[in-house]
Amino acid sequence: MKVEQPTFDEKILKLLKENRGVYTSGVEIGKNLDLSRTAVWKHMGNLRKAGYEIDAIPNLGYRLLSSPDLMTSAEIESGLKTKYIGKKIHAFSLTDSTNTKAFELALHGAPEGTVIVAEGQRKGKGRLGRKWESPKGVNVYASIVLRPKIAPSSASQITLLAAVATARAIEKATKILPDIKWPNDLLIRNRKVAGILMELDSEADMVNFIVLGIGIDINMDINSLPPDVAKVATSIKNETGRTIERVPLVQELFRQLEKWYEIFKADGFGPIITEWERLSIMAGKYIRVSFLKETKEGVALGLDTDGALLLRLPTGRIERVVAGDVTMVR
Ligand code: BT5
Repeated sequence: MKVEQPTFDEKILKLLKENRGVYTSGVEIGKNLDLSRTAVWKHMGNLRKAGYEIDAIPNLGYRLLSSPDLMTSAEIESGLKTKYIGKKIHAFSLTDSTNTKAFELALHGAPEGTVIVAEGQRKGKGRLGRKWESPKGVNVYASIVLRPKIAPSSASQITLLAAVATARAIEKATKILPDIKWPNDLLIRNRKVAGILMELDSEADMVNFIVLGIGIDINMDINSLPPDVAKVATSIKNETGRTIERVPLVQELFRQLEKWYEIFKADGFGPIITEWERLSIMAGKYIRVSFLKETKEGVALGLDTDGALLLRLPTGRIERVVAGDVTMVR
């Protein structure tokens, strides 16, 4: 599979970022990248057009003053505080689905922690063939390749882990702590602000890899959505009235994911359950769970040790639910 190489614009940007605060001469940049001074000057023009503020002083060189909030690998890598999640980032301006791309890369051996991000998706996916609205330039669409040594039956635990990490990342970056709804929703005032789509490739008893897809609605205008989605969705901007920078949020997302994934690998699923229950709004609520053609109602009690939802049916019987969509009844 073809993976895009960094362009000269990206290479120059990386150099400017490494030398933040000081001037780097055009000659030096040219030597480094085997480009003429005129070519360097042309690429600086491209970067300025993309929104970078670059100071240029004759005989001194170029200096980066500010960066736009773009989901490029250079922007995300700069200042990213992780050991492996996001160490390899493939960034697209528009793609079908970051999950589909990540899956292809993982099949070709992409290492754990490889990330795909996009400014927009043409075919953003939800669960069960549903659509994820993915307007360009306003939200986060990210997919992460993980290779945990677990059985396929435990893979849904990674979805719950991701919900915890995403909620904590949103809290850190925006000061709003979303509620978690089983299995894969993050809500603010009962409206969906983020969703998770976990896909896996496995043998009968061992996971080969997991693609963890996370969509977070950040600066999206709710009125731009189809009416049926606008009814159930929100964005951070819709809640706060403020435009939020996406790059620091996605960096925090990768940091939280790595933190909780490390905890999961070292201590198992127990600590994730504890944190999940702290963040979830469900315990004690009367809910309806639908899966394919079946619907059940009852009181949500919490998580079972493996991540299944425990539901007390009106008959008093306690049932384990492993998949489905939850509606809060009261
Ligand atoms: C999800 O599915 O919530 C999983 C969403 C995962 C999206 C990420 S983005 C990066 C990666 N690449 C992908 O292609 N996907 C992942 P589900 O629980 O089935 O919810 C889907 C439902 O959420 C839809 O039927 C709509 O009602 C609603 N919805 C659609 N777009 C939305 C949006 N942008 N914000 C909030 N709700 C939305």
